[in-house]
Amino acid sequence: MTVKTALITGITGQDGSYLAELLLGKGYVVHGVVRRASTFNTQRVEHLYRDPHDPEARLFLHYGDLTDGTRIAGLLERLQPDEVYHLAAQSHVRVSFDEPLFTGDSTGLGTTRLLEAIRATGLPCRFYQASSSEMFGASPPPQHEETPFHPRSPYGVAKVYAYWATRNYREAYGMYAVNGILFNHESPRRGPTFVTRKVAMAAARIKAGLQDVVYLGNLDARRDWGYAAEYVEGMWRMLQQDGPDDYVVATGVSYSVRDFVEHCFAHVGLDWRDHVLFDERYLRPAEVDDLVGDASKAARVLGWQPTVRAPELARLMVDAETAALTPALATPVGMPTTSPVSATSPLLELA
Ligand code: NAP
Ligand code: F7E
Repeated sequence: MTVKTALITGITGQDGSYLAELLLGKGYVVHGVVRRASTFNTQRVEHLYRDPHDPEARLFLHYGDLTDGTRIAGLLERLQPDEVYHLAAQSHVRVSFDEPLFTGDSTGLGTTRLLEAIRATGLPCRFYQASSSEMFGASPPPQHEETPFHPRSPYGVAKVYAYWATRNYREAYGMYAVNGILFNHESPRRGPTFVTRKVAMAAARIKAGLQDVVYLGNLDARRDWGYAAEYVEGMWRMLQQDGPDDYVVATGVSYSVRDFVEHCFAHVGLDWRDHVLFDERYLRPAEVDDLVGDASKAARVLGWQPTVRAPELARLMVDAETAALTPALATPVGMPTTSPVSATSPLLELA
């Protein structure tokens, strides 16, 4: 049987790590693009990595940045992947208001750089674009593949551009290029400044006596939160069809941020109202109020269905934080903790 090769941009992110796990489990050779940083940013895939000199190694990492189209084209030409999963992006909505131009360049134009490199090299590969429910923005729920886009942030605007670039390359050049329109999906590997992970960390740390309060912004926003480990299966299925198409991936149920907070704190026996304070720095200039995805097309065509919904997600995320804290409490000061980002890092206050 021929071994398939996949290229994942954003392999160091939440989804990239779960997707790499999934593809390696299916026998793929996986190449991941990693951007250079002054500190290591590969914690999420270290458990999958083997020395490249090992003949059994099937995961390979390469430096590259979405803003550098020449490098992306060179990698594609050299690696000749069968499938490209384009997950890399400046993915934080709040930060996109601070850095709208960088977000447009990486999250928006970055997609065109990849598509154009595939077209120019004539590579017959399949292409997955990580589109987002943020594109729907102010369009009322439930949202599905035909719902009009009304983005509410520079991030959402950049994702709409990338969505249409993907469709345009499909229609203009006959490429197998798909948009997975994924609603919020979370996990213990979620970045610590997204609200679910921030709250799960806080609940575990407050329970352990390591902090007293957590500052949050808008508690009224409603999101359709699913489990990232299940959502990457949807991505893979989209590239295994007879032809390219676009699909919504969601649970079909929304909860407010307040609901999610309540589930996390109740799980450790605390009343959230004793520990949550408001800070306006976490508000956005424009908010997305209510997202509820209709994933019936993904169920019908891909046979994809979620099993984990927000209350269970909250519990599994708090449990993971609690487990990670136990050895951390015994770790000598200055030694690395088991958490990918130190819970006291000043970076947590930036978004
Ligand atoms: P994430 O954890 O923030 O990961 C983003 C990845 O992109 C990281 O590997 C990051 O590298 C990389 N990256 C950022 N800027 C880059 C650049 N200029 N060049 C190269 N790599 C760059 O995001 P995620 O939650 O896994 O989401 C994956 C994709 O799905 C993103 O495109 C996101 O916008 C989209 N999406 C996410 C959700 C969700 O709920 N999670 C929903 C819909 C769509 P570093 O590790 O070095 O930062
Ligand atoms: O915010 C509210 C905030 O940053 C969720 C990305 O993966 O999903 C994600 O974008 C809600 C918002 O995710 C805080 O105002 C309250 O209403 O966790 P979030 P997001 O903006 O929905 C979409 C689908 C993506 O594509 C994105 O890449 O929570 N909120 N207080 C807060 N949010 C944060 N971050 N921090 C707070 O303190």
